[in-house]
Parts: sequence; structure tokens; C-alpha cells
Amino acid sequence: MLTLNDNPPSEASRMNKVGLGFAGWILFTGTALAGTNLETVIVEPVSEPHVANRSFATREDHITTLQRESRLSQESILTALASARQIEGSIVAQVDALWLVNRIVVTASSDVIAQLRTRSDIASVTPATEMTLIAPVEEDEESPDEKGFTYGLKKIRAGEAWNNLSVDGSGVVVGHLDTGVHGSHPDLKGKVILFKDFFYYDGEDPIDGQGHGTHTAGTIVGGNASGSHIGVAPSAKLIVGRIFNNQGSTTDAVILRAMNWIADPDGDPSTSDAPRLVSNSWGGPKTTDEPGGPLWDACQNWVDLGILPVFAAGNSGPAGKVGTPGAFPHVLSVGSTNWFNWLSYFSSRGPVVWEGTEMIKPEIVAPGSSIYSAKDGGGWVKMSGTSMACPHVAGVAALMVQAYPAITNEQIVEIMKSTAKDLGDDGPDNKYGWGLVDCVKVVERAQALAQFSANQD
Ligand SMILES: [Ca+2]
Ligand SMILES: [Ca+2]
Repeated sequence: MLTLNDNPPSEASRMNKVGLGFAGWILFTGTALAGTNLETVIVEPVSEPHVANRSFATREDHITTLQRESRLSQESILTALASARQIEGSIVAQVDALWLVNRIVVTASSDVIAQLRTRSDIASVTPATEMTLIAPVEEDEESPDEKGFTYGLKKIRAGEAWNNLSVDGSGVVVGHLDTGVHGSHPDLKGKVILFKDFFYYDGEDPIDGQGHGTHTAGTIVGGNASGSHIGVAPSAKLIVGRIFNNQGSTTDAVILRAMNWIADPDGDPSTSDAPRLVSNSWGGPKTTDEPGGPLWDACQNWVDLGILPVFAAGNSGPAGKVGTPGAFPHVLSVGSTNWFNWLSYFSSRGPVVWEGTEMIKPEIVAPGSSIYSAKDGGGWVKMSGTSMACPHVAGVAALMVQAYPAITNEQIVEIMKSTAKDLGDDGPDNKYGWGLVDCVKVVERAQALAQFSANQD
């Protein structure tokens, strides 16, 4: 472990931290980077098509199989990249060999990238694409009563679930990929068990700098230091990846690296240190696609590894559709409601179409308008967006996992849908999905499943 340091590490000390290992950083450098034109690309090796829903005896088997398959098709490319750094004038600044999806993220000088494009063992070389946060929207809302609990927690009956059903998220680890988190905020202190900053090599101190991530983290696990409970699962813990910079921008390459990391944070497949679910308040505008892109596969492999992906539906409403990854069939997407249980105007709508099949999106809604939660740097602030609805549902899922640790992703989603409070048009619809999530009902159902399972033994 590195010690915390008030000053960012120098370039030289960063470069000395060369991590070698298949799933970790492979940092090749020796030449000064200043003034060099470097590109970041996502390299797809030629490989067997991805197979979803394979069965494995254990999670360890599953991870090691994915790693072995990736390694086989990546080895010759990694060797070539190692040799490329010996060439005068060529720079290979960073190579990250992923296994959650079979890709290599490479930052190198353009001659090295051009060389990669000529290789027959590479299927595609795609420049990293800029992605932006689902930014909070401006809203002038009537201020609801938030004494004791935020209105959001009241609407989904979090307090009733805690008091009557003895759940608070204890023992559950939730993943959080966002702008980071202000870890010493009074409502978040002690709750971030692991932090990785994808913008600084040595960042282990939970920081935000943008504000979005501190707010969404507060809605998942925040306490009541302000006199009002802000978090749905206040005793759950967080594993946080900082995937957006202070301007709220990132690339798909950064996101893929973070998704790979959080599937096995300690890099040891024999230890189960991954979060049970991940809250994601980000996404792109794309609504339909051919299945099989890297984000699609990364989400599918999360699901297959027992990690539930929870995504904000997007703020493209009232005309715009739910964007990806929220639109993927295998993720749980969350739309936003307000104090009146009306759909927030900004909440993205369904349906979405995959391979010609239309499906309802989002699946579920939760409060996202004028949500009171933790502020980066201290204090509290109200923000609006499906970004604020998503962490409510992530918190609810954490309560369900506590109630029945063996619950499957399918059971979580099915129970949320079947017990939701129907809103809008009768039955499931493309604004509210199956309706407003209800903590009491979902936890009762999860506890009943736990009881049933215990009786079978
Ligand atoms: Ca592990
Ligand atoms: Ca409805």
C-alpha cells in the first residue's frame, strides 16, 4: 500500500510503479512523454465468439476461463507491444490487457498504433470514444418535507423496511462507477472500503472533485448526519471506481478498464471480493445496436459472474429513448419520478429494440427529481436526474441481498417488477416500466425466499 500524500506523485515516481501482471497495469515507458502525440485505442484480438450463459462450477473457474481465453489471443500482441518500445522513437505508454471482455487498451505513439492495424491476429483497432456523464438537470421543484428522511426514501418506504424487517444493507458490498466520492463526508465516512482512481496511477484516497459521485454514493449508503436520512442501505459498503474526470468526461476505454477491475478488484480469482451489484449513473445516447459490442459483453459477463448492473435510464426525455448500457436487455434500468409520483420530464422513455424485438424500458422508477444528498467538499445539495434515481434502486437491491444472500439477479429484477407500485397507464409501460420500487414489498419477498430455501435444507 502506498501512503497518502497531499501532493500528487511526480511523473517519475508514477513511472516507477510498474505493475506487471495479466490483469493489472503493464506500463512500458522509458522515453519522455512530453510533446509526444499519443493515441489510446481499444484493440480486439481475433478470437472465438463470446459465449454467454455458460455454466461454471465456481466464480473462480469462470474468471480463470475468461482470462485463459483472452490470454491465448492476446499473447502475441502483447509480445509485439513489448518489442515496440525498443524501437527508437516509438512509445508504448500504457497497455491494459482485459479479460472481462477480450480487449487490450493501448496508449502509444501513432506509428505503433498503425503497426497494430496491419496485424492479422487483430480483428479491430478502435479509437477510444469520449463519453459524458448523465449530467444533473436544472429543476425548480416544490420543496417537499424531508424531516427525518429524504422524500425519496419516504416514497420507496426505506425506513419502514429498516424498522419492520431488520434490513439496512449490512454485509452487502455495492460497486459505484462515477466521478469518485468524497470519502470523509460525514454521511459517507468509513463506508468506502476500496477506491480506484482511473485518472491517477496512485489515487487510493477517495476523492471526487466533480460532485456527481458523492451525491449518488450518498443515496446508496449515506447516513443522517444532517438530520435527514439520505441513503437507502446505510450499512452497506462501497467499492468505488473514479471513471469520470472533474469535467465529467471520460472514454469507453477507461470505462472498460474499470468494469474489468471491479469484477475482481484484488486481481485474485480465488477470493470473492467483487461487489454484488454496481450502480451506474452514466451512459450514451445510443438506443439500438447489434448485440456483442464490448460494453454489451462486459455487462453480460458481470451478470454471469453474479454482479447485477443497475443503470440510469438517461435524461433524454420527454422525446428521447433510454440509451445504452441502460437499454441493454440484461441490465436493470431506472427512470425518474418526482414528489408527486409523476415521471420527471427528463426521464428517458422506452421501448427499445434489440434484433427486431421490442422491449419495455425502463424496468423500474425511483425518485430522481430534486434529490437531497451529500455534496462534495461537505454539506448537502439537491440534484435532479435519472442519475439520482439509479442509486435508490441500487440501495434497494442491497437490502434484498442482505435479506437473502443467495438471491439471483433474475429474482431481484423479477421481484422489483412484480411488487412495484403501478404508475401512469395501467400495467407496465414505457415511461414508468413496472412502476415505483417498494422496499417493504421487495424485502418481504426476499425474506420469504430465504425462509423457503432454509426449509428445503
Ligand atoms: Ca478476487
Ligand atoms: Ca404503468
